[in-house]
Amino acid sequence: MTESIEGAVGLPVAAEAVEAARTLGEAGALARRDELVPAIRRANEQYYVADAPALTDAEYDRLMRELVAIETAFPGLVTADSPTQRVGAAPTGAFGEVVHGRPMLSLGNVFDEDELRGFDARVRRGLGLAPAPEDAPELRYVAELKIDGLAISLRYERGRFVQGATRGDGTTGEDVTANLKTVSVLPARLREPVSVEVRGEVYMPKAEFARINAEREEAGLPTYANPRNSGAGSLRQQDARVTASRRLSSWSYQLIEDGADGRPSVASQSEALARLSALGFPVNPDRSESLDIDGVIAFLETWSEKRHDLPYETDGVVVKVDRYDQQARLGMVARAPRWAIAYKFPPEQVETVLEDIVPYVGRTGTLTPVAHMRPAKVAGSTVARATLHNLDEVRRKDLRIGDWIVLQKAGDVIPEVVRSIPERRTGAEREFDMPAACPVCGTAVVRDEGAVRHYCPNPQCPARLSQEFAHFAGRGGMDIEGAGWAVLEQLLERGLVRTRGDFYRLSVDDLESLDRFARKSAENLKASIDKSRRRPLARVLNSLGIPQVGESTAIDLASWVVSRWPAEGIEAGEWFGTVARELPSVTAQELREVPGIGPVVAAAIARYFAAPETAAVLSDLVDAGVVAVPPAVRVAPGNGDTGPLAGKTLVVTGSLAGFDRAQAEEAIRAAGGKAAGSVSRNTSYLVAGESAGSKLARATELGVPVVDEDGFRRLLAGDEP
Ligand code: 3BA
Repeated sequence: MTESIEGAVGLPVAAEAVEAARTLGEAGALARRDELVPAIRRANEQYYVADAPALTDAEYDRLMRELVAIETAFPGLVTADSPTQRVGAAPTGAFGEVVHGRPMLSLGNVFDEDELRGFDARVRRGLGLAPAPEDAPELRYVAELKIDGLAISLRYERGRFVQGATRGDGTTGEDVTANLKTVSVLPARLREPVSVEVRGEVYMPKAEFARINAEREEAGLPTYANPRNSGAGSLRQQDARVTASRRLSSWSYQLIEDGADGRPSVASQSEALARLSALGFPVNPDRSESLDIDGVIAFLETWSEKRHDLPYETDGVVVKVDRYDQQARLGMVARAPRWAIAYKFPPEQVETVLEDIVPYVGRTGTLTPVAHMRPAKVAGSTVARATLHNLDEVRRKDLRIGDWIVLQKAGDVIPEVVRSIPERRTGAEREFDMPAACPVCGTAVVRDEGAVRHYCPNPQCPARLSQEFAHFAGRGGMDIEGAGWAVLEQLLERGLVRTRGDFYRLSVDDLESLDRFARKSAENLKASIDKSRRRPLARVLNSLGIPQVGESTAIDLASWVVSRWPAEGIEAGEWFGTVARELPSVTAQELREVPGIGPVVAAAIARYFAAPETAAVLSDLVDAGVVAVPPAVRVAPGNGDTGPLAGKTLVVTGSLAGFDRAQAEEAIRAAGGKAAGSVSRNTSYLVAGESAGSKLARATELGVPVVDEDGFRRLLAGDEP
């Protein structure tokens, strides 16, 4: 076992590492320090500011440990601004600052069982306990899964949520109250009117990460490296509606209650977790209490495999001394408690054979090289395909067909080829090149000057059309239920659908002519097509597949459109007709008014709208009777008796994608309606989002009309739900 000593800067460091640093000599140590410091600083900035870390946790930790060793061996080399003296980078200034009442600490890391036993030994020594007795009732640990999310702090006053902040540099975080209100699992009110501060982790579920990345990749936006970055990016949005459209979740793990109320009500971490749960906070049930160090090790062994089945990402286990009195005796070193440690799971990488590289044609014509591999089990599932993004990436990673390669999953979800293993080459491997002609339609492939992407320029390429139309009809777009791949392919092949508008011109007879379609199924599909004719403008815009525009930009764009071409007093269909006629002449300059849209995206959108094909697409949709419902406009609040919801009382329940509770209620009031908290006979509508519960049951019982989010938007816009 490596012996840990307390380093010069208070962080634990292996005695051997300090020895190794000494052998460098002062000059050598100085030179090495000057390499390490900028590398760590860069990684810090990227981790906290750009939400895109360049180093893995283990690499980061290795550099940090080496620096601590050098500074311990040569204390004269420690500078006040060394990365060992602080945690993380400063906030970017985009949000208000929150100074934490008590600093938010950081956790030391261990990477294997030996290091974990070293932690146990330090704890025992610190408490004056015997090394490792058979039964150790005097020292108990709590083991929690380490959520790979974003640490946050939540303040409640008399049971009400008043402020939420990110951890930031531990001393000062960012005020993200509005964004945290959209995290539906976090209580707005507690079950008791207490004043407490609660800390925990906000995270993005794996499925949501995969959904958002698929959407971003399609829209030509940079993808997030993992759910942590994607969660951080979502929480640090200027517009809370964007945060709301990303379904974030949270686990709470720390209770601080020595505010105005006096003494803490609990004496241990295990009691704190139970209390948090009783107050209404989400507390991860996958934890274990009352463990000795062997029990902790058994816990990590269990979860090192099982974690892949969880809906969220966990990158390790946090081990905490249970009793508060013992925690207090152990105290802290630098900014980390001596009574807690994070064990990090080893990264899961496997080796397999790259059998082929195959170019696929995507919705925008981009040719994406895809790795076809010998199926390999990694991070809980079998993987045979992985995107290689573009030719530059294939070259950068030096991948050849036939190579042995290292495979891992980014964010535990997306398969990723890390690198080739050149040592295992036999000479039979082949270089990959992009084809000169589109593999689907044969058109000459283009690569623009200075760009990385190769693409098929033929807008009629069947590969492009089928994916464009699938996106149009898909869940983020017009959401035509029942129009899956099999149906779509037939519609295109038979020439029944040549334009997007053609979907809306299909007759029941047309649909009945499809393979495996009976009268009834044809009627059902026809009904779902008709139902999809009215969609919120943001959805309609998203369905078009505008380059650089994903779901959240589409929401921003829709709000801008309605402010530019007001919808009041105009029937929605007529309004969309006007918008469709006007959009082709918007300039990049005008689009810069849209909050959150930068020059590159503005130019891409303007270019898209200016194209003659776009004007044709829009007028075709209008002609086919598609109606884009304008987003709710904010009229002066408090006018009470005018507006589309005048005289109506609405109750909101469950979670909505585009509004948090407060926003939904504000929208109701802005539209002249009354927002109530409980369902009665006087309720005009119940707006039921996802996981609606007892209010939905009550409304059904009383015969109160129930509307979903789309219906709600229509009501706000003055239409029938
Ligand atoms: N427990 C992260 N810190 C954690 C309260 C201490 C702590 C964490 C933890 C310091 C997780 C450092 C940031 C911080 C609140 C400071 C956890 C997790 N406990 N389960 C011991 O799941 N990621 N992170 N958070 N204070």
